[in-house]
Amino acid sequence: MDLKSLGAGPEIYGAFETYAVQDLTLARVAVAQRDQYRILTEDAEWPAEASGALWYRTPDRAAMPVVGDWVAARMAGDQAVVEAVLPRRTFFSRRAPGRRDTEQPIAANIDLVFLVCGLDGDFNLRRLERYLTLAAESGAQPVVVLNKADLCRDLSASVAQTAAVARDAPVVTASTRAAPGIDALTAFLGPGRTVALLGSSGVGKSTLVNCILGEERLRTNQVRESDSRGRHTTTHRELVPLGAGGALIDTPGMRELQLWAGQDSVDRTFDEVSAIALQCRFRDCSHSGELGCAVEAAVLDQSIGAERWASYRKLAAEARRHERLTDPLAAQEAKRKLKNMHKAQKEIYKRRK
Ligand SMILES: Nc1nc2c(ncn2[C@@H]2O[C@H](COP(=O)(O)OP(=O)(O)OP(=O)(O)O)[C@@H](O)[C@H]2O)c(=O)[nH]1
Ligand SMILES: [Mg+2]
Ligand SMILES: [Zn+2]
Repeated sequence: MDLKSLGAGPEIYGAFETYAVQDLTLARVAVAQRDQYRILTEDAEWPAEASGALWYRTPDRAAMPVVGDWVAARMAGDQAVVEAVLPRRTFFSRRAPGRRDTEQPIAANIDLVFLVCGLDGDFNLRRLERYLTLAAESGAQPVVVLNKADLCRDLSASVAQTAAVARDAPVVTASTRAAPGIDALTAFLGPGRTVALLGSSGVGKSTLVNCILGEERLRTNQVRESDSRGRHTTTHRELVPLGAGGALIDTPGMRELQLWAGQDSVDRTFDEVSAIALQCRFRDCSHSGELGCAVEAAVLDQSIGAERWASYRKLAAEARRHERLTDPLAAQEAKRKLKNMHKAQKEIYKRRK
């Protein structure tokens, strides 16, 4: 495997130097399933496990190897032992499903994410806003892919609707069966570049990967006829190197997509709201009844749409909860500011009287 074409740049080789002198080998994680890995070295693909020392040194499960990670491995016969995970450039994760407050990593060191939507019965812009928020937090660039264009009667309307939500992110259409094909996607691929495909089950992620590869490498399955939902065919994440350089990461469709992201990422996703928020009287306005709130005025005169606003509030509440959990100090500071602001507000009311 040509690691450079897989994305190993100067910063990876730089970070690897201390391990090279320990006779370790640079590798990239292609599959991380439970505690078993498959890693790609310059020569081959190897089964691998984490060393006891790595387990011991790593307090946080999210810091253990995940698909896309660059690692330093000790080669022992036909098995490899991962000794260290190199610093991650980008990191896409979500809150683990269920009630646990833990981070669930999805993929590391990805340059782009294809947020794949199916233009059949399973099209949902509110879900896209969640994906965009997680992408903003990850550091990877989002590209919205409207797949199954062959099933869509009014493609330009769907593109326009999606573009209103995608904001700065490119929106492209694709079909693995008919026009417009997948050229719009391949334009984003190239040597050194890693692209993860994310989206609900059945939108066609694995089919797109097969189509780009030009071979039936990954398993795919028909969607349920009644509601176009997928059957959760892909069960693990996998990095697939591309012949022309670069790599794709296929992922299983996610049922739940809770935020593991802060307010900044919500603000970037809803940039029309954050632009107006600059005109609120208080810099830390929470847009919930404060005096001189420009956002609430914009909601009233409908320059911020009702659905966007409801969605913003929901995600902002989740982001606040996330910040409380992951950074209690910052949360305390935010609370203190809010208190000061309410105090200032009272003063203004008093003076008015
Ligand atoms: N009509 C149409 N069907 C498509 C297109 N792309 C994929 N499909 C079909 O959609 C179904 C689901 O595709 P998959 O690739 O298995 O979906 P997935 O996103 O990988 O689903 P999970 O692995 O469950 O997350 C398959 O029957 C595909 O043939 C397309 O462009 N047009
Ligand atoms: Mg799949
Ligand atoms: Zn406000």
